[in-house]
Amino acid sequence: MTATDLRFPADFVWGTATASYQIEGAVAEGGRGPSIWDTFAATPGTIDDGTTGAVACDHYHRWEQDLDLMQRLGMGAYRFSVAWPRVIPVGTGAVNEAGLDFYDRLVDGLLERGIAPFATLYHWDLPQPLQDAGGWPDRGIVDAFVAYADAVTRRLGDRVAYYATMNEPWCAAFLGYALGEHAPGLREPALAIRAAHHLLLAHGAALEVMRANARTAQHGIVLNLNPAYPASDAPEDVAAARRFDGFFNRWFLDALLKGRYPDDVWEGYGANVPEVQEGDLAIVAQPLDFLGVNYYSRVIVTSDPSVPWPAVRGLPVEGTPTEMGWEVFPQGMTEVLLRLQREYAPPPMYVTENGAAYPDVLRDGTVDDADRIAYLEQHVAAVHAAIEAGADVRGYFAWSLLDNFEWARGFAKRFGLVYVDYATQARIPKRSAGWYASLIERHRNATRGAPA
Ligand code: IFM
Repeated sequence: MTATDLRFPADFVWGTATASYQIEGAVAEGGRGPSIWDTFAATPGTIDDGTTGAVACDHYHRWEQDLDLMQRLGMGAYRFSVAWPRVIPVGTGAVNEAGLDFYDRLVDGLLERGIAPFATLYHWDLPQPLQDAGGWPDRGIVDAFVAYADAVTRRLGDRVAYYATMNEPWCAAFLGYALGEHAPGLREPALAIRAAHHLLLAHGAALEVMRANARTAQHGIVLNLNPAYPASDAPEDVAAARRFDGFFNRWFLDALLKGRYPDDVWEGYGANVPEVQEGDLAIVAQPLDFLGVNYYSRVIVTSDPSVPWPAVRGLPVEGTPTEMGWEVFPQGMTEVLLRLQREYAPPPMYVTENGAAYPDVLRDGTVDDADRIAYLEQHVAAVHAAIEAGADVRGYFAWSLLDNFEWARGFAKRFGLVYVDYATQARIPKRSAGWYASLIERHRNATRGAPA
């Protein structure tokens, strides 16, 4: 049986995902202010191919064509993110109505085409002036985020059925403030841990105003979860995997779904623990309507006391990796979803990102991306297995609709179902786009009772 033959619940949502800085371009149009990614990408040596998101897929000007494409592919939903510097150009203060107009049109365009909008408020493009004032490590950012969330949800309201506050807070905090790989490019673990706390606090603090502005919408957050496996049965490796899990997964999950930070991680951080004020964790752990799960791969770790806590080192991946160097490990998807169901009693879950970069070649007007189809097929089947075993998963979003700006990897890594020729901005659906469209179509027919 292939993924195309599997039966999913009748109202299961099928879509694709993107993010503002990765596709929009038009960084100086419509009153948009500068973001930390404009600054970071313009700094020599930060992006593998020396590119920036200044033009990207030019989606800001081509959004109607992109929506038409989604409609032709039969997408039921579209997960996009709103650029904070378009809405509040200097991060705080005056709202830029022209910025909101763009998302207003986008949302109406989706609804006209029968595609459900899933909006993410923060997918890493922080207004630069907020970083100049301290960024996520500074507690003052929480109020700024609440005001921004208020502006967006006030305008878009219930036309957006699903709002996520943050995308992948682990990345925003640790890639940005500890590992120097993402904007703002700092290497200060203590700042990253503070950033992680404030990202969660801002999420929780914004929910009240979001619910007031969009009463019938569902409100949640999106986490990237990375299961950690020990390199051996040796107790040191088993403990290393547990530490990595705490650092990457449980810090966020326990705070959001249990209202506390895990003791082992707290101890591991030692003097770097963030200031947590009374009541903070009750704010962080506000009830969620849904949990977004981004899953790509797993890590295999061994203990390495020579590096800072969590004192682990990743091992080379098994099998042929994707072009990002990530192992193809679909069982991890099933395990993550079932673990969440078992240990966290989560709200309904959506796989909000899953996909793979491969070295696509455009030949005779098409891209024959059999490796991507195989990846998606195995992961869709892994989601199905999790549902069969009791996980409450309501939807799946392929990353990504379009090839786009893959952060520090630039444009060299292509994740899209649709190939983008950056010289002409032509959109060319890859074979995987056709595969995904027929999966959706068969599912739709099957759940309507027509022959599958
Ligand atoms: O491109 C990113 C996306 O912005 C966040 N999740 C992972 C994707 C692939 O690296």
